[in-house]
Amino acid sequence: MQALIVIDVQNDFCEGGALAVPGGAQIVAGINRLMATHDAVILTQDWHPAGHMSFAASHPGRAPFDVVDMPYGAQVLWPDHCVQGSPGAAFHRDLNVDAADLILRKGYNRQIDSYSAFFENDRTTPTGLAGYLTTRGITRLTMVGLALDYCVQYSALDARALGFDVTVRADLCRAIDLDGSAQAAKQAMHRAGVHQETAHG
Ligand code: VGL
Ligand code: ZN
Repeated sequence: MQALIVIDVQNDFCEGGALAVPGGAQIVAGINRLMATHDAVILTQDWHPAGHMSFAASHPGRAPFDVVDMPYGAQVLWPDHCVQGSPGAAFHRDLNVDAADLILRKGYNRQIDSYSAFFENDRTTPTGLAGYLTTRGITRLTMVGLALDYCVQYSALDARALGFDVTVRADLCRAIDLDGSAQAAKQAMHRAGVHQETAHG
């Protein structure tokens, strides 16, 4: 069983959004096409309460993209984004949401960010996705979406650590790319045994 995991294809990560990833909307059509070739389709949705601790506005004197120490380690501060129920948190209007078996929300704990679809940024609090996949007999994952260097990377590395076979379709991802983070993410995924395909072949 092979699942397609579509990471955070939401308005705030697309052009015009609060944390727009360059080229974000370009990947939607290709992702929709890929859904038909997988046994299961899972969408993740970044889903923060107002005043989330990953927001720079929650830290007086700090600006977006500053890095602060949180109890669980270093945390990049972001502009307010993907606030629960807001238009920015909605999926891109062209994404085929109807094809999803599961929509997994993450980042809903005010004190902890969650880049990965499997564990929050404390690296220990599970989202439940591993159990869902395992109980459905899913062993192989294809990952696409936003952003390559944050939520896609963290999800892919956790999936490898959990024993899944993981392919990231880099052509159907886009990166935020802070200080070379896109290249670093590709190298880290390579080292972890994540297959990275640039086109379907
Ligand atoms: C993401 C930063 C903050 C992502 C989510 O989806 O990659 N990045 N929240
Ligand atoms: Zn977020």
